[in-house]
Amino acid sequence: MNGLIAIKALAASACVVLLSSLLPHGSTLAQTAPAAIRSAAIAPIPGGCPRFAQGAHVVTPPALYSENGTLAVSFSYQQTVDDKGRTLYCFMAPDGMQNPTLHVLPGDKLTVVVTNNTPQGIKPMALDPPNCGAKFMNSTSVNLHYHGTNTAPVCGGDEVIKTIINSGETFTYTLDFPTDEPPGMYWYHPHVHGISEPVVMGGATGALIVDGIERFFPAVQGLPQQVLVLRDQRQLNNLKEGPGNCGVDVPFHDVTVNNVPVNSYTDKNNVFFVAAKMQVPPGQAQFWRVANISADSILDLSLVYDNVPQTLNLIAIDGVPINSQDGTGGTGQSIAVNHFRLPPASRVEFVANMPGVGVQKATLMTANINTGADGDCNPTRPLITLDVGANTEAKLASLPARPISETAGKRFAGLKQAPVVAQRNLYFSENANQTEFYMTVDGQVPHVFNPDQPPSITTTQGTVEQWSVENRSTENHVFHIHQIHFYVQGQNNFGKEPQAPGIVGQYLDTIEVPAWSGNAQDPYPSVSLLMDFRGEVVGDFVFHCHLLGHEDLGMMSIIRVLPASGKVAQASVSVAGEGVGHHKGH
Ligand SMILES: [Cu+2]
Repeated sequence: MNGLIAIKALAASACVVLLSSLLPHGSTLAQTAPAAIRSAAIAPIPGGCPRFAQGAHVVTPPALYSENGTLAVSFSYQQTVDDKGRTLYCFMAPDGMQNPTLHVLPGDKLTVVVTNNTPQGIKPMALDPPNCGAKFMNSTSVNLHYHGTNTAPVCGGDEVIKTIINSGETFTYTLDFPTDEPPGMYWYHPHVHGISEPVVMGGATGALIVDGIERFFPAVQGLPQQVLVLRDQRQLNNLKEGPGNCGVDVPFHDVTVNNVPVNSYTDKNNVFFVAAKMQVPPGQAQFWRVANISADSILDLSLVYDNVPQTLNLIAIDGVPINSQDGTGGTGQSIAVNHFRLPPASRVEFVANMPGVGVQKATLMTANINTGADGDCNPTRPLITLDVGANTEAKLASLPARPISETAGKRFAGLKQAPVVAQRNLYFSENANQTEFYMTVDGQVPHVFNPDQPPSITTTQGTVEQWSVENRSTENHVFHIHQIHFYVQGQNNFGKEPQAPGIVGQYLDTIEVPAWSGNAQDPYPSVSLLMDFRGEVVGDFVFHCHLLGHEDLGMMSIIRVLPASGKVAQASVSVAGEGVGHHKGH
């Protein structure tokens, strides 16, 4: 379980941060001036963060495409309050687009200018230098993480440990996508420790797509492209949540589909849900690109037509095309599954056939997750009701061809053959009353995250490591590491829990580790992963639980990747807008 007590946690951790500033330790962040606040402020957009009504038809999010190697975006980060008193957050572009899908190509430059137009925050906490942006964080600070991208963790790039943009401040991100970035679906979201959960639930998130996936799967070119972003939010009706393995019961959070809420209700005997709607041409093959960008909701998706789960032909997981990294230069081979487990922050892309005219009932479902004795209720519930109509209301755009080079998209090629230079065991655990959550390297003392702490792992660029990530608590956790992907070797000691289909042998950035039974004779469930530090990434970045309530309560840690050449890490650091030290891929 976890509560929406992030602000409390922020306040409680303040003294920890200040005390820790007395401890000597290094950092690879910029020692020079923090990323410049040089761009003009982006004005707030009136009527920002709009939401659809319950039961509405799903509309594809607005999209922006790079041209000539560049995509430049301006964001007003702002908030509003809905009629149920929930605070909504969003990134609004000056033309009124909310959380647009950002399309780039491998090798492109993405520039994001963001102004924090939320109210002045409370509970300021100083951060140790080197800083990036503001020198203190508070309850309305923001920054941006470009989840899954293999970009650099530098100030003005994909750095989240020290990057702080406070109310009234403007910050410029300049991200250089490696030329070997796999084409697929990624996403962006704020990543200020202690307040990630409320702003992600509030909706300040969007999809980021590296185009060119048709190079690995020519069959998807020209297919109708269905971009679905699944978020969660505080329940409409504040019902009492069901237990950790709840079947059909009241969820921890309601889910939304492209900002159409799927609300939970109860009557005398039942829990029921009002799904979003989608009209589809009968029998049409569609390319679905689905991101679970919720804060805490684990999903298990299936397309069910008249009680029969349909075949989903997996094209990509976490932005990496299926079977695309084997180095043969051939095209990927899809994997057929009939459901797919999608923990928060994960993405899945698949081709599926829409229901034929004879189908009575067609639904995108999520199935109950057994999250363990202390876990959240993630019930079986419908997300989208598909209506077969010859005349679809809004015709889906087809996947456009965006050619990428023969070498693009092979960032992780050869990983499973590479020599392993280190083996590490990590584990998730919690304190007894679940107020502190830990992400620990075995042998070290469990502690909650604070942004001024030294790294718990130091490794060297160019290496491959084998990590086992265990769950020693009685609820599920979701492992994510920034900047790189890992090769999934195995899912171990899951007991009666089914293994997630389709992921062993693939390259993920986010993976679920189910709850431990709590019985001393049972081994801890774990996943075994090959960690790929062979790329351009050096510096400090984080690994953590992507159930954001857990991350906000401490379940995060820092890794430092030293440059292979032995030159000092600072050499790789750059300041936004100066174009120094940005690394291109191979
Ligand atoms: Cu967790």
